[in-house]
Amino acid sequence: MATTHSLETIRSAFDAFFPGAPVQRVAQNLGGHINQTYFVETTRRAGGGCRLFVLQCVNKHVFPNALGLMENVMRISEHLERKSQADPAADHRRDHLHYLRTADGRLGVDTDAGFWRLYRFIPHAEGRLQAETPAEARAAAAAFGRFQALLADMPPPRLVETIPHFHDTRRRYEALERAFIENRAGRADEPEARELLDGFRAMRPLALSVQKSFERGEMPERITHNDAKYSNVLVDPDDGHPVCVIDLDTCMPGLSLHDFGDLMRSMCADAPEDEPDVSKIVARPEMYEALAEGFLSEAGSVLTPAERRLLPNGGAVMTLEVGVRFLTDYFEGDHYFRVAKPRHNLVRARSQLALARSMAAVLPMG
Ligand code: GN1
Ligand code: MG
Repeated sequence: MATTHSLETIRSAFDAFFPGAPVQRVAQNLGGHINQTYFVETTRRAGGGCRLFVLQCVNKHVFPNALGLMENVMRISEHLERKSQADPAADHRRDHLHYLRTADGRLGVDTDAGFWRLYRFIPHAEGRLQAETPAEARAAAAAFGRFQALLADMPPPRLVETIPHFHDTRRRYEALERAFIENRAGRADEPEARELLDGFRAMRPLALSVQKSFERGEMPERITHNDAKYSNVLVDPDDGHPVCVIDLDTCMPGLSLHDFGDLMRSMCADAPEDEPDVSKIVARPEMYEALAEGFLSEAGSVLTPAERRLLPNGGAVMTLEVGVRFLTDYFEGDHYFRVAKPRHNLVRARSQLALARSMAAVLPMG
C-alpha cells in the first residue's frame, strides 16, 4: 500500500524512538482527517515487550503549538500510567494510551512535515460510531467520568491551553453577533439564518449558566477531554465494554460539564449532528439518565454540588455553543468546519438549536 509519507521518512521517525529496531511492516490508517497515522510492526520486541506501535505525524497547520500539545498528552499519558500501575485490578496493557519518548528523551520528532509521536498499539479494541442503547451510553459516560477523576490530582503546572478560549461560551456568542454584523458571506439577510440567530439569542441565559456558575466560584477548573463522544472510547469487540479513552489532542483545562455536555450532545437524541428534519431531533430522557448515572458512578466523588445540579444544563450549553459556532461559520463563509453541501452549517446550527430546545423542554435544568 502506498503511504502518504515515504517509507524512508516513516522508518527514520520510528528510529528516533527505537534506534536500530528492525521494522517488519508499515501500514497506514486512513481514518482521521487531521493527523497521518501509521501502524509500525517490528520483527522482535522493541519497547515494553511490544512489537506493534502507532506512529503519528501531527498536523502543524491545525496544531501550530504541537510541542505544547505533546507536553499535555505526555503528562496525561504518564499520569495515567502511574495510576494504572498502582491499581492491581487495572488492565494495564489496554486502559490508557501509552505514549513513548524518543531514545534521547524528547516528546517526538519535530520536522517540517509535522511532529512525529509514538504510542503502543492497543490490542483487541475498536472504535464505534454510535451508542445504540442506554447501557452503552452509561458505560461510555463512566469511561469519560473515570478519565476525569483519574486526572483530578494531576500535579501542577496547569496544562497548556492548546486552543485558547475554546469553551468561552460568552465569547462564542460575541463572535456570532460580530459575524452577523460583518456579514462577510452576504447571508445575514436570509430569513432562516435570522430566525436561528433569534433562537440562539433567546437561549443565551441557559447557554451561559455553566460559565456563570464557574465565575461565581461554584466549580473548579479541571482537566477535560474536550471531544467526549462515543467514537473516542475504544471498546472490546467481544462485549462492547469500554477499554480506553483516546484522542487526547484537545485535552486541556476546562470544566467537567463541558465533557458531560459533549456526551449528551452526541448521544441524547437519535439523530446525526446535521439532521435536516428537526422533527426527528428529540432529547431522550432515558439516555440522559443513563449518561448521568454512568458519569457520576466514576466522577461523582470529585464533583461539587453545582456541577451535579447543572448536569442537564451541560448538555444544553454544549449544544448551544457548537450551534452558535456553526451559525457563525455560516455567516463567515464556512471556513472553519468542513462542509459537504451548501448551507451545511446552517442545517447543523438548526439541528443544534432544536436539540437544545428539546433538552430544555424534557430535562430538569438547574
Ligand atoms: C470539531 O473535528 P471534530 O469533529 O473532532 C470541533 C468540536 C465540535 C465538533 C462538531 C477542535 O470536532 O469542538 O464539537 O467539530 N473541534 C474543534 O462536530 O474545533
Ligand atoms: Mg477530535
